[in-house]
Amino acid sequence: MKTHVITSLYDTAHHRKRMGKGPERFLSAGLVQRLEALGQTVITATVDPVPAFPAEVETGFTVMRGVAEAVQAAVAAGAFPLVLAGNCNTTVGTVSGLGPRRIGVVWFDAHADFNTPETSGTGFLDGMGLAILTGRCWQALAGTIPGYAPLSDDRVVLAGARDLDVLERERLEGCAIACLSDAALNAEDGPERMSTALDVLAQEVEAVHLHIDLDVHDARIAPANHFQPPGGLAPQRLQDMVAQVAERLPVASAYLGAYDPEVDPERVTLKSGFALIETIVKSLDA
Ligand SMILES: [Mn+2]
Repeated sequence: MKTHVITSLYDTAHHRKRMGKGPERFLSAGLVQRLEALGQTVITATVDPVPAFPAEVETGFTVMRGVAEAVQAAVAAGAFPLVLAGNCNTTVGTVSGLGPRRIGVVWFDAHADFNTPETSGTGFLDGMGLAILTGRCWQALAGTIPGYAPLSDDRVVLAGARDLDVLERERLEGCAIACLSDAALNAEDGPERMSTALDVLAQEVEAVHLHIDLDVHDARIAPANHFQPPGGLAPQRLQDMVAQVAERLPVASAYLGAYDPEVDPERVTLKSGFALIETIVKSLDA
């Protein structure tokens, strides 16, 4: 099996700052060697543009286009696309690059990333990734991403979200996206709830993109970034949930990101990330 490790070192138009440092931490800690030990042939590619005058929205969409092209190249080579990036909105590029398959997304994240410019209180583009993916905003720019088509809500499971803006929550509750909160996933019947959501998803899709914002972890155990709210999943619980997804549906691609190594000096979250990647990659052979 082949894996293409696709990296973007941007966080909000800033190169190699904050969460933009995460992908290189995974690489310097031996990601390629670990993948090779699992029998993978690995190619790494970075997609970052170097704009003369960085602006957040423009840079964000340039990165999404670059990720889409890199994912298309991986798919054409028969390789598994593993995207490591500073920003969650790269998933719009990843799913676009997978081509016209019936793809679903299981989106693990402390946040819903479901704001639009009309609901956002901060204007933070990376809080809008799921809204862009499902066709709710930035449609002219989204249309410049190779392969982009809005994903229908019933192809999305949002898992672990616990920090939502008021309008964002209202819109989420009024749509068909399946939501499993961190409390739901941590409950005794968490696996059954996930199983039910995956059964519904499996009626609509043939494979999934696994989106893992590492801030879905419990910050007290596994710190990931400065935006991580209280609550969340212990590393083992998250790993069990990801394994459950990978057992139920083929994994077409995966994203791990929004990881700022500076908040994780003990490297607990890094280790959890490696365990998640290994779980995903092992499922590819099954
Ligand atoms: Mn996110």
